[in-house]
Amino acid sequence: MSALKAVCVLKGADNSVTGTVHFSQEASGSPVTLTGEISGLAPGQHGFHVHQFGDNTNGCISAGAHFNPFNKEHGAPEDTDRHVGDLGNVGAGEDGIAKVNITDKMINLAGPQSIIGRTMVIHADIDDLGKGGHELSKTTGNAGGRLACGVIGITK
Ligand SMILES: [Cu+2]
Ligand SMILES: [Zn+2]
Repeated sequence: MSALKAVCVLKGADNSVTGTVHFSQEASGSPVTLTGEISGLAPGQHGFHVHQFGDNTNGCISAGAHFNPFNKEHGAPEDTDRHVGDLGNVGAGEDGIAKVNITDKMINLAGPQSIIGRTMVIHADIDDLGKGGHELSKTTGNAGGRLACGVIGITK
């Protein structure tokens, strides 16, 4: 069987932040590799998550909360107690470009907990990975506003 593949084109409300992320997985249950680039960012770390809904009706806010089918608290990608959608942070350089290079063991491109049809969001601020002590740490990582987003779709 060939690998499962998906793609997400991220756009913000004013088009200043844009990006493309490619997803690849050998088979459902094996690790998913994300590669790509997001540009137009402030230098530094930005929270990066799969959100619940593939709905961008009113912009990125319509995507709802972090994808969390197992009712866990927000956490770091390496935590077992985390939302499925918690992919941590991506770092932008002085040029405002973040290179995405993530391998994750919890997200899936097939099966009942597939992320296909859900939304990727890049945030204004750093995700504290649940450890910041802020009232939002255990739900959103206090990662701030939604700069850009896109629905994850099937590709060849
Ligand atoms: Cu998010
Ligand atoms: Zn989360």
